[in-house]
Amino acid sequence: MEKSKYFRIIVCYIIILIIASVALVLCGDFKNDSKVTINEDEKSLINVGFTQVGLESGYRIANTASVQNALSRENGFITQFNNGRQMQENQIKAIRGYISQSVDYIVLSPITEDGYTTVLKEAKSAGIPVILQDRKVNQADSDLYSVWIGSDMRTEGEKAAEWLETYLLDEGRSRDQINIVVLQGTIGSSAQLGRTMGFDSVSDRHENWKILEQKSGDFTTTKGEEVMKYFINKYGKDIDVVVSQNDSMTFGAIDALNEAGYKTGEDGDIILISFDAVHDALEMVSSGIINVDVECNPETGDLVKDVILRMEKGEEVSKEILIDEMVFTKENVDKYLETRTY
Ligand code: GZL
Repeated sequence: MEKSKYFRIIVCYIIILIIASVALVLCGDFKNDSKVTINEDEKSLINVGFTQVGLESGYRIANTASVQNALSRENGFITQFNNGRQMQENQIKAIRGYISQSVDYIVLSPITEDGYTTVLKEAKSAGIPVILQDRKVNQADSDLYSVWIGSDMRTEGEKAAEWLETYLLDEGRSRDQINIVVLQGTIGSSAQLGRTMGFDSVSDRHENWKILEQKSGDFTTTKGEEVMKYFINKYGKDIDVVVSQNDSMTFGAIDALNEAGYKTGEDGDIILISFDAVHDALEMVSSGIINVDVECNPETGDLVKDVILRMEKGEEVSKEILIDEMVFTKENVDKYLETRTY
């Protein structure tokens, strides 16, 4: 067999090895569920099982870090983490695992409001308090969790629409026909439900506002771009306003709009409204690409920690704890940019 054939075989083996090792690393990365072993001297720590929505956005990464930093060993906790990968069955499986390990508390950010009743009843039967943070479950299940800590998503939606009301007034367009498309978040999540209800409740006051279509981009950049391309093909130049229910989808939408020759923001053809207010989006508010960004504050960790410590002492805690949030426009964003860490 001549040398070149040997060489080709060796190269193939090397390529296979590289692919296999990259895949191994990636799987290791995505499988970032942490399992902890509790040593004898750690029995005094508060044992928490934390199941998170996924890794879909800058908000989510910051929210995970906030909770994990607060529920640290230094603060008296031993915390297991589960990445739900935006699939409810993963979270339900993780919660059942925490129940079987008899953790002291379960912290849950539910992907959608429906579908957790049974597993929350199992946690209650096992005497394990559940603390919701960020998103909610159905009101009907409110007896199945101890506390909810998060944002008022309906108010976030109202804030976005009220900003649009003022903007159109200032621009002398309050009587114009205004065509709106909405990139929604994960359907059935309290973020999508709340922001939609809030925005629609204000929009309904304006007969000259027309919501052409609302479609889910599942809070991700990829799907946000996909949905924006669909809107551009279907409505094109008729679009006056894009409402995007999180910055990750907004980044995808901007790519699609720019690719199609549309400019967004203060000097653009399209008014762009976003939610979350992560650093990269705030930079776009400052540069005029995004008109307004309604904050969704991911820093719930210390509030979760304080609630657990108070429950440990048998103290009463409120059923709902709201986190403060702002609205960012070109007028106020710059002084917050330096301190935005996520
Ligand atoms: C809102 C949160 C949403 C964010 C998105 O509280 O649940 O989920 O707005 C994230 O970035 O995907």
